Amino acid sequence: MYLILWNAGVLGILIPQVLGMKINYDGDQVLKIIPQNKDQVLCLQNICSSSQLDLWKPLQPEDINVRSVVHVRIPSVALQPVKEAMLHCSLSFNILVGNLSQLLGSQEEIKLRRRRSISDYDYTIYHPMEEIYNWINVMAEKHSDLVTQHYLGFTYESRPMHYLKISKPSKGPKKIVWMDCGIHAREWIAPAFCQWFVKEIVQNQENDPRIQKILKNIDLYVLPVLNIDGYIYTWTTDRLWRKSRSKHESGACYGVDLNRNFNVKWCNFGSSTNCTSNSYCGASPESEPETKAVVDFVERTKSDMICFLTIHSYSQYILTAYGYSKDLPKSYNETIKVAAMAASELKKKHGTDYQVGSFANLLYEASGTSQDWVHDLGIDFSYTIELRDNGTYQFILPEDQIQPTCEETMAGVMTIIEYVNDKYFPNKASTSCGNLHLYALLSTFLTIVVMT
Ligand code: 0X9
Ligand code: ZN
Ligand code: ZN
Repeated sequence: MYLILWNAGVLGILIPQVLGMKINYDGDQVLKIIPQNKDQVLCLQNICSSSQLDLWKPLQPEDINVRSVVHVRIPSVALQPVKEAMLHCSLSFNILVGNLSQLLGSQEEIKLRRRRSISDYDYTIYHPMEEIYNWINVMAEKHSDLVTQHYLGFTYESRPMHYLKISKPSKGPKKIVWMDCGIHAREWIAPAFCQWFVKEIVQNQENDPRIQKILKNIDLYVLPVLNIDGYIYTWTTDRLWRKSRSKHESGACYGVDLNRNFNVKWCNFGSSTNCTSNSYCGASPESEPETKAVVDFVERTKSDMICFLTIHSYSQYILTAYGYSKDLPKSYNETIKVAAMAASELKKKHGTDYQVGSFANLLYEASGTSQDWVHDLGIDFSYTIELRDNGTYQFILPEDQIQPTCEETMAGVMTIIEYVNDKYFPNKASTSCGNLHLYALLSTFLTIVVMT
């Protein structure tokens, strides 16, 4: 017994499994429901709130609407009564996941098999936090000419948050593009993308003229995992955890939805004052150290920041301000045009369809999000990107989709970054601009020739 525990301690992540503490979701199902009328909406809202079901889409029962898709996890013990209750109001449903523990279990097997066989850093598997910490170190050491590691702040459980700065030396003043991943713990594909992004930039900067053009003007700041405590918790204890891990009401509940904790229409629509809720906004704006760390950084750099990207899953959306209101900001026409360009470049890779729009208009209202807070600071190009998929695997996106997801997301993200680069550094834009000048000169010359 002693030996097993000691081993488990060394391996860290194995402790809960050894002691049987990991939530296994045995027999739980994920259902898809599309209520067809107001009565069915009310009925479904009742079922969800009275049986405290785990809503995945939308997050709160009040955001369920006629003819919009609902995804909900039903614990095995509640399956029978919930399905009966739905039949009573003639709600039909599809079973998206028949047995959640099987789906989760099959992925753990793959993980163990793959990890043993590959010694190099593998960007096509999900990595536990200690491997990501190590990867951050290695990137900064191996590519010290281009990549540096910086401290952003501490998490609630006192873990350091590090971001990577990708920067080429330059004489002129530079702008900043920020990208964070993993503000929601269970959205594992997000941190995988941040790592992929850094790898791609580092690998291709020597040959890719677009990357070279961008790096002349812009420093890229990447925070691979924002909600580190939550991310670790999804590996050790509860794969479907969303929030941070701060303690509330003397241990009655844990965690704040960090994407509801920013100081913008804080705790209005789409967030909850109840600390057991998955959209709990916290005791006060910026109450969480993770939020504060991001806020302090953005406050410090806002005069140079021209683009803020925050990566989530799932649903395949590129979202712009606002989440807190259905009103559209002045910048909307331009930011949505760029989002549409990005979605179309993204689709060219693997045919994946993305929707673009303001979140409040596309789905439900959400207040206190980082995207809106940053936007209202004056950084127009502030986007929330919701990666794959569209409901087949939800948060449990299989590892064989990491590569295609990252490839297409890279195309979308680079489109946005290139656009802001060309907008803020117009005279340094590509050579096609030079051709344009030549063309203009030529046509003036021709006009003169014709006139004389
Ligand atoms: O609800 C959220 O925080 C995000 N969706 S998720 O399913 N990943 O949790 C979306 C936030 C969108 N926010 C704004 N448009 N402001
Ligand atoms: Zn290098
Ligand atoms: Zn999210």
